[in-house]
Amino acid sequence: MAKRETLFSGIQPTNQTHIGNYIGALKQWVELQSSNNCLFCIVDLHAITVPQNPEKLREDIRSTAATYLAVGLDPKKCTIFVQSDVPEHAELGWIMGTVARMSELERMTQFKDKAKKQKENVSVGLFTYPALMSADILLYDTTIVPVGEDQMQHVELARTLARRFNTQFGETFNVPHAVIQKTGARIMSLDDPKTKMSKSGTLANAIFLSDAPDVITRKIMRAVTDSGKGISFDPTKKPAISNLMTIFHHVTGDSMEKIEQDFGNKGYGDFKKALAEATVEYLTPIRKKREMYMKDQKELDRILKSGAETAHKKALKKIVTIRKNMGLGR
Ligand code: ATP
Ligand code: LTN
Repeated sequence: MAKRETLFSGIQPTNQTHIGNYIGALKQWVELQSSNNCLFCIVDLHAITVPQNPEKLREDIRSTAATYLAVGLDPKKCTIFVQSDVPEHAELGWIMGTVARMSELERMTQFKDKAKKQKENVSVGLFTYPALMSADILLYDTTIVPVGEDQMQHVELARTLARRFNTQFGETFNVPHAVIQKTGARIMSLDDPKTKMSKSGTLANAIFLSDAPDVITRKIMRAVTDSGKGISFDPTKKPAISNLMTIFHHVTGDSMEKIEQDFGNKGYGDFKKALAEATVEYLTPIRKKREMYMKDQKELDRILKSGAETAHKKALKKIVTIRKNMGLGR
């Protein structure tokens, strides 16, 4: 039997989750939850590194929790919780900020992208964000971090900080590994296949898990395509079609070869129609379940409270060791 790993991952409660978050992150989590010790977090302290409206943030936290459950995360198998319910994340985030170097954080592409997008009033928190993400991961002796490709650089930093801490203060942290999907680790925008599909992008860039069937169909039918003809998988020469094929692969289970065989001679329109149908069929039960959980706030609250208690117990034990090894406190 394969070794039981400890998994940690999270999604920011900023807007609705999209099919990129699903394929890159959530889908892996669901597959991994039965055979590993898993913690899945709603990282609200990360969300506030860019401006948030308190009412909307509260709603997005609940909505993200409902999405976790709707895609098939089972609170009997994994721990689902909100980051700010476990204060040790913030404490270790501070500590990791003292272990990380300015030059390391300056290299982070997510910071550079988001700072550029925001133009002015960029918060210090946006800059130190990767130190907090390292804390999230290291607090639970995590061995595996299932994420999309855009988070690889952050996980690499967590590895560096774990090693540096261990060298300086004695063996304290496990050095974790990122795992990403073989295909679909970076789903691209529907309206611009050169940029990553993102929660904070245009409405047309993403298929949100909350989108109604007609919205999904419209977005797919209007998605940008490549010049030329033919359905073939070639992310360099045909980035737009390859991206749509990747989504098709994930919602139908068909291999790229089968998709090429079935649609090779057909036009983009026919392929998009089939993709829209398959995506609607795949996402409809998820959307309905999400709506059901959103109506049952009591149950959501019970699950998040119980998740926070489980995570807090583990985090508290770990932080005591960390403080001791660093020489903090009395
Ligand atoms: P934002 O636009 O607010 O930064 P986001 O869409 O990048 O949001 P996150 O909350 O930052 O979403 O990411 C949650 C998880 O989804 C992470 O593991 C991330 O790597 C993954 N992910 C995000 N976008 C994609 C994508 N386009 N393709 C595959 N995985 C993705
Ligand atoms: N930085 C990630 C979200 C995130 C995360 C984590 C992912 C915060 N803490 C710990 C994995 C493990 C993002 O922007 N997607």
